[in-house]
Amino acid sequence: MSKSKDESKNLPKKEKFSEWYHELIQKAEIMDVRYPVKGLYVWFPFGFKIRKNVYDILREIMDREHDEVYFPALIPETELGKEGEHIKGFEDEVYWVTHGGNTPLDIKLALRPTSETAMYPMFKLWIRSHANLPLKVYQIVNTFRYETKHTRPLIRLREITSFKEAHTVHATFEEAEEQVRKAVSYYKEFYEKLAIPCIICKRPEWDKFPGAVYTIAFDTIMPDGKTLQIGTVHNLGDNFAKTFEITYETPDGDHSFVHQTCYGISERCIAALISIHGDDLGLVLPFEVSPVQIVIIPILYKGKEEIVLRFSGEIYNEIRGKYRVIMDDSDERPGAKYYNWEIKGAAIRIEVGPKEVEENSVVVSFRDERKKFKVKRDELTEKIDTWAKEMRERIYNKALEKFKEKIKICENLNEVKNWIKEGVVLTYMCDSKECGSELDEVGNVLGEILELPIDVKMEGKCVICGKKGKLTAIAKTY
Ligand code: 5CA
Repeated sequence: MSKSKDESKNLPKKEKFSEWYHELIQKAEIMDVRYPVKGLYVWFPFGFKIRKNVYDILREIMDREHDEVYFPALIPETELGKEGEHIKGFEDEVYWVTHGGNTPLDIKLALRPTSETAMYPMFKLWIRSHANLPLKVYQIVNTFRYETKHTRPLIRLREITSFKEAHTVHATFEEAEEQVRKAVSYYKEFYEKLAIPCIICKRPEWDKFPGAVYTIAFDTIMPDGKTLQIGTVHNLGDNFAKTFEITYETPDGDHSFVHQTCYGISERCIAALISIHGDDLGLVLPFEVSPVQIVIIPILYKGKEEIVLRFSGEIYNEIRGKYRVIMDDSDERPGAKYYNWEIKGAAIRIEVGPKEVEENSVVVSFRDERKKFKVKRDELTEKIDTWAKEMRERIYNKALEKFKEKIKICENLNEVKNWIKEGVVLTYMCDSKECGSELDEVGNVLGEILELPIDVKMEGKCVICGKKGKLTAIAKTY
């Protein structure tokens, strides 16, 4: 599976983002795109390691207050169709199982596009009284959506392989609101760990999740200026509770409908990670999620092989219990090794040659900076955690700089129309439907901004009608 150095040299420049992304996904051995079904891709072992590291973070956050569950992948047509808005939103995207062998099924079964209608009939059985509330669960599963827009690995899939969906049930709307706030803070923390700057918006009415009261979305800005929605949090109110008759007995003996939320993240988080931090040489990953946190490269000269290998081996043994480290003592030339580990985003590179052995030191470089410097061997181990932290900060700051370059406040419609070709428009919009749809023709209205990693006035005059408006983002989207 390993590629020669000549192949990795051919990575297109990141300026040509779409080509770069497509090539990198394959050359860094993240996804194999040759699977013979459109919109379905194969995780390579290396890609799956990134997935594991990223999802370990997400899992740790979820496990703090959610229980992990597993619900079936097949949903009866009768359940999927119950909530009117929900089915309207998904009907064009559902894959149907119609036969068992050659026998037609009495009731068609949908491959879950998401799991509200798999879970909520069971929630009706689980929830009896206020003592059963709140209920907070999540699962990480595959879901299927027959997407008709251009499919892309990790970005727009027909089989989403890593769909983390959380579902919560509460006694009151206010409690559901509080959970929405918590979910937003969890996702913020997750994306901070990945060093990905996000726009947090409330989606306009016409773009909310089918069946939700409102939707809050996380979007990031890709290198080509288009945005990618990398997570959503929905307040479902009691819409689904009414459809699925999920009620609870209050302390006074009355029966009330529950209030629900759900929130999801898919492998798009990995698409964002790759796209935002990568460079012309390949992947750049925060230390915490890199499958190879440290690579040791012994530089072998004739006659000195043994001492260099012994010295490198000692370092390897010292750090391997604590970090994901590889000693690359393969027969390839150092140049070829550098290419290989650069494309794979190894965070820290340690080189050891005969001179280093003599001086009792090593040569260190970081994937994001690529400056080499010497460190005394005895000081190496204790420095790694600090380097990892500093590296994450550098990567975030660089991402934020690029984010700022691609986002602009626009004062009038002309500016909006011009900037939308370059990146994300920030402007002010009132809540009238007319102004909304006029702007939605220029680009996609992402919605009223709730949080942004840059300082901008939250209120101003609507760019269309001049009345009081709220800070709103508009973008071309993936
Ligand atoms: N049930 C809710 C919350 S779990 C739900 O399905 N929300 S969603 O439709 O917005 O999906 C959650 C997230 O999955 C989206 O924000 C988006 O980041 C990601 N996603 C949606 N469709 C796809 C797709 N076809 N390929 C990859 N990721 C997707």
